Formats: sequence, structure tokens, C-alpha cells
Amino acid sequence: MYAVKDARFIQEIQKLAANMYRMGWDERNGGNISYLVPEEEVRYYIDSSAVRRHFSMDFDASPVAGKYFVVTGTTKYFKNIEEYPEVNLGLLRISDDGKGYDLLWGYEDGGRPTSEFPSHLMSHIARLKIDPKHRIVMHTHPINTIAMTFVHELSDRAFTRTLWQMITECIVVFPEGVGVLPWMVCGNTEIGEATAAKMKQYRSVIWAQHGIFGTGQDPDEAFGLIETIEKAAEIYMKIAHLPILQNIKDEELKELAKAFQLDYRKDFLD
Ligand code: 2HA
Ligand code: ZN
Repeated sequence: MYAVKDARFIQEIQKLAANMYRMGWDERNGGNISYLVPEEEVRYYIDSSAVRRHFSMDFDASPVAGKYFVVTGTTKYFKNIEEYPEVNLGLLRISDDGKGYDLLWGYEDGGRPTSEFPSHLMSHIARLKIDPKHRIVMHTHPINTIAMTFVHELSDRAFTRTLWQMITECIVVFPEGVGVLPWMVCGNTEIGEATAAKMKQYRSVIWAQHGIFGTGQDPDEAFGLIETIEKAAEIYMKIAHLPILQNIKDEELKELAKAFQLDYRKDFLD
């Protein structure tokens, strides 16, 4: 058996968290990550019968029963994940009945998963139905995306259109658009259900005055998606109050979509 902290699936999350911290997105204990790891990768590192602690949940996660997740710990700081993975991360397996999970490694100071774990699991379940290769959910607090939710209309269509107009690449990176939720209390199953409902259409969901959920088939894809949205939002926040002399027109976005053969949200353009 190899040491868990040498596993690629742990090192990928350490690297991801360090990058997110350096982007300025994850102040203090802000943000959380959950990474679905296939059993064939886990078994070289874990004796799955050696359960350290059991937790119960107040919702049904049976669609991901038996699946393994690396999850950031509640109250833990992203800036410390790189140096102390065994305290700040946990490796869990969802129980066969979907009503709880077993801790197999990590949270060595007695910790537990992020308060947003219900939202993460519900998002995983929603994305896996659409994309069997889906693996990761990340939540973070990017500055300009949050700022934009104060001054911009919050419909999926209006928000997506503005982001698409900010950088030519945007419609290529997220042709399906972005979902947007109004401000809600976080950490509960209600926001989890609202987020997962949007995840049926989008890989990313913005929480007004809070942050963003991004998903993908691997850490790079999810990070790249959020990075692109955040950059577009930054441009918006730099120009929104200035007279605009030229911009990308809907007709031009359509030409681009044609050139790149994009399966995009056609009803989001005029
Ligand atoms: O983990 O970001 O939304 C802290 C948070 C809660
Ligand atoms: Zn948050």
C-alpha cells in the first residue's frame, strides 16, 4: 500500500487549491473542492475496510453510493492545503445506502467536510447524469464575478450575454452559458438543490454576492472555466461605467459560433 499523500489525486487538489489561493479567490476559509476519484485509483492507497469515522447526512446521496471523494475540510484555509494535506483534506466513501459517508483518510485533527458538501454532492449527481466523465466540483469567491452580481441583472441569459461579449473566447469556453442564483443562505440543502437544478444546463453556477461553483472532467477544466468567467467579469467591471465605442455584436458571436462549430445557447443571442 502506498502513502495517500503521494497519490496523484491528492497532489492535483493540493496544486489546485494553491493556485486558487494565489488568484486571490480563497480568503481565510473561503472556498471548497470535492474530487470524485475512481475506485481503481484509490485501491492502491486505501484499505477500504479501515473506516476511521462515520458521518450521517440529511439527504439521499444514493446516486453516488460507494463513490470516493477527496473533499476540503470545513473551516480549513486553502493556503494551508499544500503543506498539510492530511489535516485539511479528507478521503471519503459514500455509504451504500447513500445516507452517510465513511472517512478513510485525512481530517487528522478531528475535522469534517466543508459546510457546502450537500451542494457539492447534489451538483456531482446532476453533472454525472449529463456527463459520465464529470469528476470535480469547486466553489470559490472570485472578486470580479462577485462584484458584477451587485451591478448586473441576474438572469442566466443577461449575465451570460454580457460575459460572452467581454472576451472573444468566452462563448467558446462556455457555449452553454452560466447559471446565476440570487443571494441565498449557504451551506444547506436548499441552495444545494437550487445549484444542482442549474447544473442540469450549465457547468458553472454563480451565487450572487457570494461566489461561484465550477465543475468539470478534471481540475484544469473546472479551474479554467472559472478563470475565464472571472476574467470576463473583471473586464466588465473595468468598462461598465465608461462610454463604449465598440463591442462584439450578436451577429459576430453567431459568426464565431459557426466558425468554431459551437453547440451554444442560441436563445441567449438576439
Ligand atoms: O467554505 O466558502 O460557502 C467556506 C465557504 C462557504
Ligand atoms: Zn463560499
